[in-house]
Amino acid sequence: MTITRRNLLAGAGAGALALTMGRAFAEKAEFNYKYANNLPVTHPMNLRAKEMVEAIRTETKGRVDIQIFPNNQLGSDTDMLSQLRSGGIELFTMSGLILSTLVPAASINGIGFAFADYAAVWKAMDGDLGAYIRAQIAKSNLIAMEKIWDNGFRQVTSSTRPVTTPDDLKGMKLRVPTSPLWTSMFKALGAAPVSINFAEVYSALQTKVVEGQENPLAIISTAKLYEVQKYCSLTNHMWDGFWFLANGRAWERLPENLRTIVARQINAAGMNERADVAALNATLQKELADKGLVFNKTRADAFREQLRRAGFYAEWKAKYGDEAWALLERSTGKLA
Ligand code: X2X
Repeated sequence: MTITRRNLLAGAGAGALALTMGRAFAEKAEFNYKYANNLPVTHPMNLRAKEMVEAIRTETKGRVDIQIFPNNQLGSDTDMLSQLRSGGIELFTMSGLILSTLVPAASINGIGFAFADYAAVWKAMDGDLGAYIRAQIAKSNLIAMEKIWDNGFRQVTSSTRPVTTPDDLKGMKLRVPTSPLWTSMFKALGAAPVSINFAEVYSALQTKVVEGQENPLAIISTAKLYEVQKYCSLTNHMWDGFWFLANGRAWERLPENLRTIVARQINAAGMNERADVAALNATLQKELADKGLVFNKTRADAFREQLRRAGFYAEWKAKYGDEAWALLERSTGKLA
């Protein structure tokens, strides 16, 4: 491109416009932060985030203004994580399992068939295991708020066949999020996992690029995956949550009194979101069955045994190390 007087002027004009807009925002609030996520606007995460943003605006008397970008509007999880790290966005909720591409310890709560129920999950994640993971996250200059938000226990859906035993997974083309733990686990179970960002899941299922996927009921419902899937097998194969992350520099920029307010409101919204997801868990199976999804139960023992035989637990215990593994087993009982 040759530099002419004309495009030089156009460039200067655009710069001036950006500056003016920046000032206009700055007059409204001292801190304009962007919060991005990968979930539909109807998911409790976004409903509670909306309330949270209003509560923060009110409590900080307009000094902190957060704009929500739901539903992968700013790109895939992979894209949003790099924007968070560079400061292009200040806040982001991400599954610890995907965050593990940056912070390996962050996937540990996703170990297959580890948690028996929510009581065991919150004991670990609001306790020592969560604190350990947040400390690892902090080393990457990201701040994880204290209360992890619930994604849920994940269930396998498919357009081809129900999964009742590990044998039914053999060779199944299954979408998994981009994370070594997911790939490793479904390979150990004999499936053929394909890593795809959530933004592309609906169309990948619709066009039959993959047969199935796995997600909690709240996502199967709000992302309308039931429209392109036939079976839902209640495997409860792992528990997954969303860390509410802040860019470290953006977080430090907030004066301490504002930081306290923002953290308290985010954690409070997270607790409400957990309750919403729990309530949905209780009603969604019937609702989704009415929409045509065919449900079946499974026995965790058979799947756990298959993972054990494949060396899955031993391999991941060695990766996480004894300290992290011991913290996990404090809430799950002996795994390996
Ligand atoms: O990508 C998924 O499946 C999702 C939405 O559950 C996560 O963010 C891990």
